[in-house]
Amino acid sequence: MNEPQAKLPTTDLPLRRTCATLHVHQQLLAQSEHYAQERQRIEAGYRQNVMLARVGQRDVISIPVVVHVLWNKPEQNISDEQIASQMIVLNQDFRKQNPDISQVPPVWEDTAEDADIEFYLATVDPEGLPTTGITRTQTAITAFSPNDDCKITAAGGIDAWPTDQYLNIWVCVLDFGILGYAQFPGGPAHTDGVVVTYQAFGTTGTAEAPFNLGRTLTHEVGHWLDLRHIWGDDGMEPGTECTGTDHVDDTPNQDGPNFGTPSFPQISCTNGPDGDMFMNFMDYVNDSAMVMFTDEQVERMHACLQGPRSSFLSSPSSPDSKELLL
Ligand SMILES: [Ca+2]
Ligand SMILES: [Ca+2]
Ligand SMILES: [Zn+2]
Repeated sequence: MNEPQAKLPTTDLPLRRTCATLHVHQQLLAQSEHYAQERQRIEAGYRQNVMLARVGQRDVISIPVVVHVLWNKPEQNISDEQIASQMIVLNQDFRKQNPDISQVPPVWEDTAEDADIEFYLATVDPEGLPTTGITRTQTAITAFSPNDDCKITAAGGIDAWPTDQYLNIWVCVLDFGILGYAQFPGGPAHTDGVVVTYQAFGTTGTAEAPFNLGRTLTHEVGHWLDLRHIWGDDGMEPGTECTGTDHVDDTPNQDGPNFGTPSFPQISCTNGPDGDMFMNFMDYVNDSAMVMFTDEQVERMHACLQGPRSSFLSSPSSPDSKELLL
């Protein structure tokens, strides 16, 4: 899914996971020298912050969320219940409370980590008024591409709430069979956030197998907190498949993405006997097959929260955390 614009538009759900985050990243790198410099500065900053996260005590961080529902046909105007089902999964996954964590092979049981990050639908809007944390907008656009039109009211989308105070999540019809995409830290503020297609959001309503367990959002929020794909996003040139990195040491070096529901082990890049950590949220497997973040992925996300996303450290108080997990 590196060149979505080269494919014919389709709103059919893909057979394999697709994520346009790297496409958006590469577009921004090509367009903006400032973004390229920001990415270098942010990456350098993690080395220090990761050390701090490792030695210091880590607080649970609560992040307010706004879900922007964009709909053209009424069935795309997903229900509050469907949004709630997604928030439960997101919180379970980031607190290592997901029941399917038991799928982690014994060799990585000690590596699987509680990310200590929670998410809640915002209760106060940018004007200081009470809110459900959900906006609903009818649009003339039948399907959005990953060009960020969904994030701009004048383009048929809906403008972001202040992206340094809210994690903005747009749920809409995505073209080209893309399940979702995120913007890494360091990009333009007005397009910061995550987009997920309405067929891969939550666990009920319009969610469709094999992407109906809410994992597309978990994967994309991982990107929003600066996690890279576990295989290192390499292999564009033949012979380079084992040269990339996700900047995380406790995820094994891995050739390319895994798809579907692999069986353990999947060996590549001489990473035997245990092979690829395909059950990681940052691979490309089906929802039912991705179940964990690693210790060092969590450290990287907290370094991100100490660095480019530090505005969320002072987020307003969240509801009782017990309610987040249900
Ligand atoms: Ca790695
Ligand atoms: Ca690789
Ligand atoms: Zn991705």
